[in-house]
Amino acid sequence: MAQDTNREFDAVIVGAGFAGMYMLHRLREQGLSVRVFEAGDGVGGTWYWNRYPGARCDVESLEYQFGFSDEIQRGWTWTERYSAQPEILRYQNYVADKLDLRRDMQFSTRVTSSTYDERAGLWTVETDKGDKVRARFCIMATGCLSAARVPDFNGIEDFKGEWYHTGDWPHEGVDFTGKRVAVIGTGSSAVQSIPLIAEQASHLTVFQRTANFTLPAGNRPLTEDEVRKTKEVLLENRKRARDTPGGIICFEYNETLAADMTEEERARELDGRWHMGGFAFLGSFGDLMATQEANHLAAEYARSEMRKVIKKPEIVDLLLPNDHPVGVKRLCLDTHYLETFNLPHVDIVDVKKAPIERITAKGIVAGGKGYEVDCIVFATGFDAMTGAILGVDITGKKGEKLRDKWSAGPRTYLGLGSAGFPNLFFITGPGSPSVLSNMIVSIEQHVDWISECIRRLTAGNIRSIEAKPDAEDMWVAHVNELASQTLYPQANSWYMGANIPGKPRVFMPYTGGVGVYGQKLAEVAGADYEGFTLGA
Ligand code: NA7
Repeated sequence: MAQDTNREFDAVIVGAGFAGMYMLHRLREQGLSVRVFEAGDGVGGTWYWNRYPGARCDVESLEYQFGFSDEIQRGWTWTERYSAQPEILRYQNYVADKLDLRRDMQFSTRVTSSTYDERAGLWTVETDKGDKVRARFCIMATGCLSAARVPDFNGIEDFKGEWYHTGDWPHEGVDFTGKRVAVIGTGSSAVQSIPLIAEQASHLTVFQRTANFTLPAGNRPLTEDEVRKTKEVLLENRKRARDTPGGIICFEYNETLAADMTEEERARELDGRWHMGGFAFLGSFGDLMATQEANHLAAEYARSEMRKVIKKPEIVDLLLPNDHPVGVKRLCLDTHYLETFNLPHVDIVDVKKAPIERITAKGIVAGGKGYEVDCIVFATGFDAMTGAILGVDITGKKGEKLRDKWSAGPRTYLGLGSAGFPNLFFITGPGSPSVLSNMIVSIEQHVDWISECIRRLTAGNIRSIEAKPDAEDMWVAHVNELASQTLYPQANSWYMGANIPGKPRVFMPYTGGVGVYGQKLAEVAGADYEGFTLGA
């Protein structure tokens, strides 16, 4: 039921994940009136929806938490090196309680449109519950991986069994005991869920289109000592994280080029970092993400380690990635993933060679062969980075639709705003480091910048801020130019929009790193929001 009609707020925030929660807190501190709309029935965003078995963050828990409040961080104790989804969601609810966030949030409400009224200088935001509110600022805290996507397989409606998407998992959980299960996809969500699904299923068939690099996660319980020590320095650590490329300080990047190292030095780096677990491996050489030669050394090492785990000779080649450089698709952290394929009741089907043709009442047909199953798990990913933003019908000045403006790929200035759409902000939008970084560090970086911007606008009686077209053109070109100096564009990844048929192939995140990006943000703000037009 609509709770708000014709009310006016200073700001509307779309989404109550980490970004929406912190944004609300910051704006309320300024005494602004704010309404958050959230489609789920609680806070959490990504961690609200992704409840599949094994869902876990791939950034270490001691770094994947808010860093703006000593009281909040001291009041919470993480239990594992990589937190599981239920623990992260409990943490988010703890923060929502502490800051009393829910009183300004309206749950189970999806924003359908947001339209700028040029004369009034206000956004009109409408929801699927019939709300129609107005606000000076509209802030999209919609997340980069929140528009879950089931591919358009023929016959899906005929399937008589149960099917699920990892990104929209039933809250009550799913019992696969004794069931014949199909998992489609082998990205992070599949890599995490497959070992646990296999523990219950009578038979598991995995449909793989692209083999991924998987690296042992090395998850473990945290010791009391390391938790206590981290609490002492967390806020300091967080400041340091903002100066790093990835917003992470648990490892450092080796800046030496592979060619400048001896074979022994390279082997030591690769081996040490591989066994550290996590993303440290990608920091083995300074040019690992920039040159084929350096990357190949790391990829060969990774394949040789992965090969050791796989015991069925007939599937080794299928499970080893060989069509893209390592790291250009998100590296998957592995806890018994490859080992699972050694089990007698687990099979893998190569759908690159034999694509899925259709889904039938009884299962899946691929390459002319039928696979009868009781359940299908779509671990097929998201319409990443732009899907949730463009899921809202956004209309800016002169009736221009953001969907039309971005039809050939997203266009932003700094990933924060888009020309023609005044007072509309994106938190971790395309064109910012976002998914190539520790998301919470990037969220805090953006929220702090946006809230300071709004504070200065309000104090100066300035009604609007809007990206200038030429600044935006320059930024889009800069983001593309930086990406082209890396190997990232070489894979069919969701970073490129390549997983969605028809989506423009544009590398969306900013590859220059959180630290360099932060300096740019500070320069822009320090120069009276250079590249933006401020309206009186
Ligand atoms: P991903 O990483 O996008 O993985 C989706 C998987 O589904 C991937 O293996 C895809 O193969 C596969 N896929 C997608 N469409 C199809 C069709 N039509 N047929 C067969 N296979 C298909 O999503 P995740 O949820 O695993 O992870 C998303 C991020 O969350 C992750 O990177 C972390 O940051 C956390 P493809 O590789 O496209 O050939």
